[in-house]
Amino acid sequence: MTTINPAPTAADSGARATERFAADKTNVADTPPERVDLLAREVLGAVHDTIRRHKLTYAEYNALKAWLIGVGQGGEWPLFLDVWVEHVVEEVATEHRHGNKGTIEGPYYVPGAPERGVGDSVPMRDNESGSPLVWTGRVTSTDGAALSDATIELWHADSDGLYSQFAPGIPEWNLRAAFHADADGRFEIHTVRPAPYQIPTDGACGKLIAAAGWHAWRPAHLHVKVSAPGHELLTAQLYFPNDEHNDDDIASAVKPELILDPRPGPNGGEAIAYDFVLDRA
Ligand code: MBD
Ligand code: FE
Repeated sequence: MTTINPAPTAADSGARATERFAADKTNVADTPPERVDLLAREVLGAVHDTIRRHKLTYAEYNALKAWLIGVGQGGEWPLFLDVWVEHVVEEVATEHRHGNKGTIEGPYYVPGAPERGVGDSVPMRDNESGSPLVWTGRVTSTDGAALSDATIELWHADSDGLYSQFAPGIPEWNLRAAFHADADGRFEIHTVRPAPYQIPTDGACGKLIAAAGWHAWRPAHLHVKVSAPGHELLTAQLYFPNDEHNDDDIASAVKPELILDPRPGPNGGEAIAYDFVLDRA
């Protein structure tokens, strides 16, 4: 692939992530007042403690205020929360599970991707760059039974680290699909290896990273949502061994159980084997 796509601006990808969140996730019941009171008081108390302990100055308070205003103006709340907060929410929400480990969803999932079957390729451009990946696996329940009606929704960045629908100039459903497993829970997915992902550096999140002397990288990853009737939805990401950011992911979302073991595959690419075990709902 020879076309060079411009990197998305923080504001463009942020606006799109905000729009997606509003469409998919704001239709929830009100949180009871006792719960809001408890949580809001504790969070504010933690902020007050930090101010006292470190004797925050007015200059620092105003820098914080300007930065928070910038997060909102740039549409970066979805990115900020998913990078620095979601991993703990996911940990708490899934601690009862006996099946597959999961991890955070992040800001770039889009429901309704094109459907595909066993042995199919994810939608991609002619000459999509990146090493070909052939992924075989099976979806079972925690009791070992094959899940005959399982679906693996897959989405990931391209070999430039860019996501369709969040970066300009990429076909709408590029590297996004919903794969149906067969009657025995087996699936085979053809795609290409994604590149590591750098969160936008030109917005408020990027400013925080620069001001704190951090880095903006996530290791290369494949996002999945695995579902089957009567089972809990599994949201996960799979990672590649030896990625330099597996140990210092800016989003703290890597778990050892989610690191793949690729082998040489067809067409100079890689073969990966990774199964999923779902908990009963
Ligand atoms: C991503 O691609 C991602 O997966 C997360 C969690 C945050 C920002 C960008
Ligand atoms: Fe991602």
